[in-house]
Amino acid sequence: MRFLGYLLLVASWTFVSGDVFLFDCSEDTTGAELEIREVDPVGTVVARVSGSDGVLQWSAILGGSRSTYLTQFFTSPKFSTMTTPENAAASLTIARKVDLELLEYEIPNFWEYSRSNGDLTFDLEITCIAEDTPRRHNVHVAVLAVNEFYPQFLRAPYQMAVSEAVEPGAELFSLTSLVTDMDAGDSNFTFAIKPYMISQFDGSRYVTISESGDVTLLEPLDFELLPVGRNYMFVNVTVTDDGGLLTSTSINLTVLDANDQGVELVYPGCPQPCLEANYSADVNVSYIGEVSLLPVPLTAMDLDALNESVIYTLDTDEAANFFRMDERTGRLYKTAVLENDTLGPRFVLNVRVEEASESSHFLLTTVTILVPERLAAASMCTRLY
Ligand SMILES: *[C@@H]1O[C@H](CO)[C@@H](O)[C@H](O)[C@H]1NC(C)=O
Ligand SMILES: *[C@@H]1O[C@H](CO)[C@@H](O)[C@H](O)[C@H]1NC(C)=O
Ligand SMILES: *[C@@H]1O[C@H](CO)[C@@H](O)[C@H](O)[C@H]1NC(C)=O
Ligand SMILES: *[C@@H]1O[C@H](CO)[C@@H](O)[C@H](O)[C@H]1NC(C)=O
Ligand SMILES: *[C@@H]1O[C@H](CO)[C@@H](O)[C@H](O)[C@H]1NC(C)=O
Ligand SMILES: *[C@@H]1O[C@H](CO)[C@@H](O)[C@H](O)[C@H]1NC(C)=O
Ligand SMILES: *[C@@H]1O[C@H](CO)[C@@H](O)[C@H](O)[C@H]1NC(C)=O
Ligand SMILES: [Ca+2]
Ligand SMILES: [Ca+2]
Ligand SMILES: [Ca+2]
Repeated sequence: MRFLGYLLLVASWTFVSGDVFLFDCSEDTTGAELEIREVDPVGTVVARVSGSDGVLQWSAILGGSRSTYLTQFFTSPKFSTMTTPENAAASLTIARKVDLELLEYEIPNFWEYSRSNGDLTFDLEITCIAEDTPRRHNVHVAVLAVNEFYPQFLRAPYQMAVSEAVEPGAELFSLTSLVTDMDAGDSNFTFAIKPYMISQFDGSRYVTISESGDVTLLEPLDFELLPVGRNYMFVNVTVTDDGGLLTSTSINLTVLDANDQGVELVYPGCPQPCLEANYSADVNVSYIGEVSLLPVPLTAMDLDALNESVIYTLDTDEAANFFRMDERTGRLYKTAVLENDTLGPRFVLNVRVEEASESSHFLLTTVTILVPERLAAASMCTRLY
């Protein structure tokens, strides 16, 4: 009580007791300041006036004009048991929760009276009567915003498809404009990437996120290293509002194949990727038609799952007069009788196996041709001489 008495001496018109403001109805006052929170419940006492006849009138002033709407958010309960007139006290209490999200919607030009963080300020003009004299108290009221709502990701969860050819450092996705918060006022959001709970699907190490929500590639992606048919992973992103409420969602990061691999041969016993192998075939001098290659027909495949088609070409000078290779299938044909040539009993056809794309991925292989008739002739000559 001595403490309160001291305060009364210093400022006879107003002092704080908890969140309640006390006024003495013996003179007019101005300059008092009062803070309430938008979540304060109905019945919360905001002001108590002593030394009055117990009847209060009040009016809310918003931007210099009376606001009937705001005035109705307060009430002054009637005392059923009035004591002596000297210590009779009247109170002003909250009649409706001063919910800022509601007011933002209901009060035209709300933002003219509000701070950017959502707080609303207005004035309360409280009139009490002491000894038949009306006394006026002007109180500046700040309704403090409370962080009631979690931030939300719009249209979540997300999906992004990224080519494995994209280089680290590239910006992939922006969440900046995809986050909202129902709390009145601006919210400052902070973004982060957290591990995804199913660790074999966790893509968090591949990306990074700026505080403002831009997702950037951190590590190169490799389509060929992902399990076949499961070329996606999940990135768990979180956003925190300035009141510390956190929401998370996921981004399905799908890795698209790019043409970063060449071709390989399909050849028995050749370690993968099979980039080198030799084929052979026997032909007779006058034979015309398809030549069967040993040990297997010449076939190559794109090492990318893109599976670009492959082009086969003979890369050989003189032999080109007698042989042709089907560009699409790799089949070899003998098209002319071996006449007037210098090829001999054994010669090599060079074959270029190339991806049918703009990349210049290719490999070279060989087909060794044996002409048994000439071999026989050669050995006969050897024997003759
Ligand atoms: C958001 O953050 C910026 C910079 O940190 C600050 O200037 C601004 O006041 C903050 N806004 C709110 C609503 O907290
Ligand atoms: C994402 O991260 C948050 C925060 O660490 C965690 O609470 C949540 O369970 C994670 N979500 C998934 C799907 O992993
Ligand atoms: C992730 O996205 C890819 C590509 O759209 C889709 O095939 C896959 O099913 C998605 N994964 C999940 C678990 O939704
Ligand atoms: C193919 O033949 C060349 C030349 O005779 C040889 O150097 C190479 O080792 C052979 N490659 C295979 C895979 O047999
Ligand atoms: C080559 O000719 C011989 C007979 O002269 C025949 O037996 C053999 O099948 C022929 N070989 C080929 C590959 O045409
Ligand atoms: C690639 O395409 C060819 C036909 O162009 C097909 O025969 C082959 O099976 C495909 N390979 C894969 C791995 O899809
Ligand atoms: C091979 O040479 C002979 C004699 O010069 C000629 O008559 C014949 O037409 C030639 N054959 C071919 C296929 O060029
Ligand atoms: Ca919020
Ligand atoms: Ca709020
Ligand atoms: Ca690839």
